Amino acid sequence: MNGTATGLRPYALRCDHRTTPLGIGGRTPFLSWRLAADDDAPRGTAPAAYRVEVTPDDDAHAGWDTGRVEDPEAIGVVYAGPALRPHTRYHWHVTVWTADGAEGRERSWFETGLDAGEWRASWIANDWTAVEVVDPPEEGERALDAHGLLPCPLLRREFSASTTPVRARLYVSARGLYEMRVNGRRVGDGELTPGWTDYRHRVQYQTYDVTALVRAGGNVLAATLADGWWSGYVGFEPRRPGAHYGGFPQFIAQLHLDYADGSSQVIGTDERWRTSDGPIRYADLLMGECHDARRAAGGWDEPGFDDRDWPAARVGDTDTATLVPSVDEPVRALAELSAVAVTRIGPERHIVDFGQNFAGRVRLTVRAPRRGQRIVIRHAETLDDDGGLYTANLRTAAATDTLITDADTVVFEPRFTYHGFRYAEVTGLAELHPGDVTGVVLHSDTPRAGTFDCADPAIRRLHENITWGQRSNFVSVPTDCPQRDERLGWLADAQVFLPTACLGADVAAFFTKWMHDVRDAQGPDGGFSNVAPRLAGVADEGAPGWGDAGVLVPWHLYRVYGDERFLADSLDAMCAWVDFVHRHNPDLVWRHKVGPHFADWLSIGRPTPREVVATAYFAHSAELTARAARVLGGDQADRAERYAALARDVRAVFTARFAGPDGRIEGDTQTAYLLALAFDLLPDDLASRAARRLAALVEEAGPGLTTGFLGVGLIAPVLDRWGRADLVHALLRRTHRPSWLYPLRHGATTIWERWDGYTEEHGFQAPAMNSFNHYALGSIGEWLYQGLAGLDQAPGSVAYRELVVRPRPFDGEPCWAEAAYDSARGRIAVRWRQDDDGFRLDVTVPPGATATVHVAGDDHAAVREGEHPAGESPGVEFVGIETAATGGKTLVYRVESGDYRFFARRTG
Ligand code: RAM
Repeated sequence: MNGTATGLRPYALRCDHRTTPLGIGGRTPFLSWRLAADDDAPRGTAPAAYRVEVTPDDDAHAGWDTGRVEDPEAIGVVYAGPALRPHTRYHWHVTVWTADGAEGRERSWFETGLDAGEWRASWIANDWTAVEVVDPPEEGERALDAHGLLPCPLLRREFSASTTPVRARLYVSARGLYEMRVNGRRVGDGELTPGWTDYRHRVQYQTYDVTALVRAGGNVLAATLADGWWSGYVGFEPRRPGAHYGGFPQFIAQLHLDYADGSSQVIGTDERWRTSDGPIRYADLLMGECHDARRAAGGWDEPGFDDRDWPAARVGDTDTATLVPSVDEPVRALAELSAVAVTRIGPERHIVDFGQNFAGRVRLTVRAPRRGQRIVIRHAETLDDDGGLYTANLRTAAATDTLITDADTVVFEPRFTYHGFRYAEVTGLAELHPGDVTGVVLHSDTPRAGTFDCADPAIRRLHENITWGQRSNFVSVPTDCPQRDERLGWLADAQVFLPTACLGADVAAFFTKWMHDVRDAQGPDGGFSNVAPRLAGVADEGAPGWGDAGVLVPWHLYRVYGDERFLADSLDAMCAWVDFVHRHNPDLVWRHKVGPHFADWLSIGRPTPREVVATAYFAHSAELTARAARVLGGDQADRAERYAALARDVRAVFTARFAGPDGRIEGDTQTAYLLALAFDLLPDDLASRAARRLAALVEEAGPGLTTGFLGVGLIAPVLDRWGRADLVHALLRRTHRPSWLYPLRHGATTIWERWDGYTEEHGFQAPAMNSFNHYALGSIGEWLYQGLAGLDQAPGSVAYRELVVRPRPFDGEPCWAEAAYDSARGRIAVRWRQDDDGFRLDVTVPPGATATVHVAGDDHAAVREGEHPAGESPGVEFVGIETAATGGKTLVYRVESGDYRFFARRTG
């Protein structure tokens, strides 16, 4: 059979985990696809072979053709053709065949960026000697006097194009932030570009297709710059601007024009650019932005503007060695929130409630302003008892935007700052209508991957809060929190939340970029840091569980996305980290080189002994490093053995040193057991005793939890694995403190940093560390999908090749849950419902995957699948009955790809 009928359709074609990226850097991109079955394809329709063909736009050069490759497991292929040429578009096709020859085909493209040696441009900047430092603060602005911030420079360069180009590409970056315009039109829709990296090692540049913007004759390139992470306030106890990277923003750009006659023209940043300060008097990520509309230079970004008074840009260095193409998608304005309430709290003072804590900014429309009217917007996550903003927990982040109006109606939205907030206070307007304000939600563009829902509205809201925590904190780097003077890429936070993050959104490109940051932050001695990008003075030496993210993150990304490059790119760094820990702790108990040793950060009650936490992570990192080397195989085989042996030895030491014959672990805390069990550190007999002790501790506590950042993500999977899903349900549905649902009683719309961020007895926790938007404790999100809904992959499976569908129904009638997930292989969906009639379970298994499906019940004869008794249904095989430790029984079936509808009638 030939053609496309009853076969498979490749879709979601990606290059390096991005859709049609412009300006990729690597010369061996990963080209991947997902599969969907045609509507009439029979169950079990699976891929047998694929072919990828890559052709350059310019047919003068050779392409690449894999030919037909018999590989039923493939979800992508690493390009291995002739060397890719720079700034060239490549079209690619993937064809997938089923075993009986049906064929599906889809196409996409990618484009390469500049070769490092092709940069002709110089870094340019404003002439800062001519610019005065910003005026002192006025009413409503907090702490601005100490800022020493400079106005945002404008840069422009006119040029002439002989005719309309057939192709125009603009390569742009900044040490700082930039917004680029061509002939008055904004270029791209990225925000806070070029994003945050350790600029000493790596500055990402973005590539734009500006063909439609460049015209024959006069044109202008125009940029606005801001301090951003480069020269603005960064981190806690923020140092004065310039403390980390540089003192003022700088800019680099190169425009490539190709004409129909084969000629081309290149325009880069140089002394021919002119500069001025503009209406943005300052812009800082933490402090806020001040826009003086009276200073707007109308038409400055269009051709013909008279810039004779503008001095020439100052030309800095020509060091382009740190410039690398972006590997992630930028931050974008991805949603808008309307005001749910506007309350007048004083003359010319209103509080706006957006109904949701988020990261972003306010867009404000001011009708009929007076010239020189000053409008100040302050931001906060919550209100104090008097209905005013509660800003103490922002620490030194002023989070204040100011607009000084001209005489025209103005729509104001700051460009180079963002805040973490739900409430905004607007001062300076006699009236404010809900329609005048919009909450603009900003985050790194990570397409949504999973959806989850269930019968319990509180758990549904918990899941929403987790999702908002992810959105608010994936802003160029995975940050701990978006509101206070911190916003750092803390490694443990990212590591514990990663499994949840991967279910919520497609974060493959986002974490590809962050793993560069993590490796850039690794010391020459092999030590990972606590935050990436690394910041001088911020607890450099990686603590146990923090530094280990450098190992755990790539391993998990590989398992989810099936791209071995996650491992290949990190293996040396992983080995160096494990060697570092080993070198300093030759007796295999990790006591030395523990950095600030945060242990099980923010746990409750008795702390977990530090050596227990550390040594558990040592064993786990050694084990995962061994597995990574084993996956890569070839000349990594020796490493695989070496680290596997080390992991065995550390496990043995852990058991000998910390575990008693009764399975008790030193410290006897929930997290001590969780680490030992999650990381498989104990021999089987001790493990089952330890699991019983863990369950007892959870029961004694209420049932309740005492876990901090490191333990919290493990408690549900571990209890469940040891047959105690009942306890997970109890923890999950508990509403008093500490619990996941407790914050909902206080109106939480995001995950709090602490279990007791606000209490009835004491009010707010100490403001020095009390974020209401920290995702770490939201790592329960993983279990909502994998446990409650029952959508998971088997322990050894990669990229969801072998699914395990095992819902964990809770008590209560009716009860149901559902989850869907766009996996690297295709769409997976699970939906179950338990009521008086019985148990229903709908499952979608993507092409090329198989699933083990658990149907609640113990009577195979009472189960139907679709129209048939389950035993006679095509593609369904009965495996047997499984009994959980707590006695619950499930009927186990194996199924191939396709849609299934199981129904187990209630018997007895
Ligand atoms: C806090 C951060 C972060 C945590 C570290 C140890 O300041 O917010 O969440 O990882 O400390």
